Amino acid sequence: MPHPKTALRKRLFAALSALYAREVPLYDKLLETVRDVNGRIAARDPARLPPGRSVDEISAERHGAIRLGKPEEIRDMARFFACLDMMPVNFYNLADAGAKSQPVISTAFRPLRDADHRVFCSLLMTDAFAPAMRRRVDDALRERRIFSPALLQLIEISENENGLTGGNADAFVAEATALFAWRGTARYHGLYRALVDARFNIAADIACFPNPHLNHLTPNSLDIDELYTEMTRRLQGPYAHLPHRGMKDSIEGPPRRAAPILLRQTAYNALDEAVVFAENNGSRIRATHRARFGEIEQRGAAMTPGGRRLYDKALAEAEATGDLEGAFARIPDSFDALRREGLAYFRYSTSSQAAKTRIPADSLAGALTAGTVVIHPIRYEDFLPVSAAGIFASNLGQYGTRRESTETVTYTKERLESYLETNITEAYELYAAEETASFREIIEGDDHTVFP
Ligand code: OOG
Ligand code: NI
Repeated sequence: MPHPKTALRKRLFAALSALYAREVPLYDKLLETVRDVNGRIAARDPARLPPGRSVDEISAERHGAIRLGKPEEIRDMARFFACLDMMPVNFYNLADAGAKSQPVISTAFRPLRDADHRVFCSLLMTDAFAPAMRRRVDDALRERRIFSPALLQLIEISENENGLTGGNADAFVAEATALFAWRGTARYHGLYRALVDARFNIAADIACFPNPHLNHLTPNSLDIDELYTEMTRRLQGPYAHLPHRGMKDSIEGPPRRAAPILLRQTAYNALDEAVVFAENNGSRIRATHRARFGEIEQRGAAMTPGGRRLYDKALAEAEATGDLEGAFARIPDSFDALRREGLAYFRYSTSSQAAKTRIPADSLAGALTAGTVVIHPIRYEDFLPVSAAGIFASNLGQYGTRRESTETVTYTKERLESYLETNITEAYELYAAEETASFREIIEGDDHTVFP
């Protein structure tokens, strides 16, 4: 039996997915295409599935994204996600992500082990605005309460009882679904216009809405290029009658490779959705807002700090030269080479019953060549700041924002941790621990450092 928190997480993400499919017609079709393409790939090449996962499980994985407006919201959000055994991992400073920077700092909530679902969670930094605008945004957010009293009570029960079951679990799913739903209502139309005119669409999407609507809920794909091609084909054929604005024309992250690394992402573009602004003077203003889009992702190998430095360098070079493939040519394109050079994390295992005895560390190279020890890349479960900034930018139709405030502020992980009132885990530590544990199973003695 899974832990009640794990069961609740799986249940909530299935419910959110069903909600999204009802609200966004194309989403249902995207999920259908994801399942078809993942099934086709796994049938052709079963090694593409992460060990122990089925096509159904992989196709049911989601990552969502939400945006918050003030510190106490992210504090309670951390408590909320803890009910699902999802913890804050990694700090992403999107205010410092190159040309497409946005005035937010972020983390992602996910299980520390066997990650299946994740939520990328951003907090608006209103100190990026000039004082007058900052005051208006802070005023709009001050009275906002995104958590209902009932949900706060359920969170407390979960904290006291280490999880929710029965009627409490049912109520949590209903409350949590309402927390992230698109409600079609907004406030402060004047502020909304002012923020959009000042090119702070991100702040408008947060401060003028009553709750943090999910702005995407991304399914996991075993091959993003094959999925992209199939989705594009279906949008011209069987799905042509559905309202859509086509697919984004590029894929964020590394180029296609024989040995996939990190994370590749793209999306179909956001639709205009009807929204009614209920103004303080009693008037109602009908408008549209571009909020929700359909992202897709493919996850590759997690990289070590050294591998990540190479990735960041290649990305910067690609941005300067426009030649993505050329810039990435320097990162070895086989898992074997990535392992030998200490650039990615791997799980080690023995390939047959005969090899169940542990081997001396100095015969590892021979065992790998002979195939008695096999490696499997550890999947990257996190996000990439430059890609995330690109996703914000294309979704908001706005490529980067500049600071208006004259004070210089540097955003740190410690600052976000103080808002969260809990520590942010470094993903590297999780990957390294997983690698070391697998290594320990097959190697004799006490020296379990894979890379000196
Ligand atoms: C979050 C964008 C980041 C990703 O996949 O990198 C993200 C947002 O648009 O709020 O979800
Ligand atoms: Ni995303």
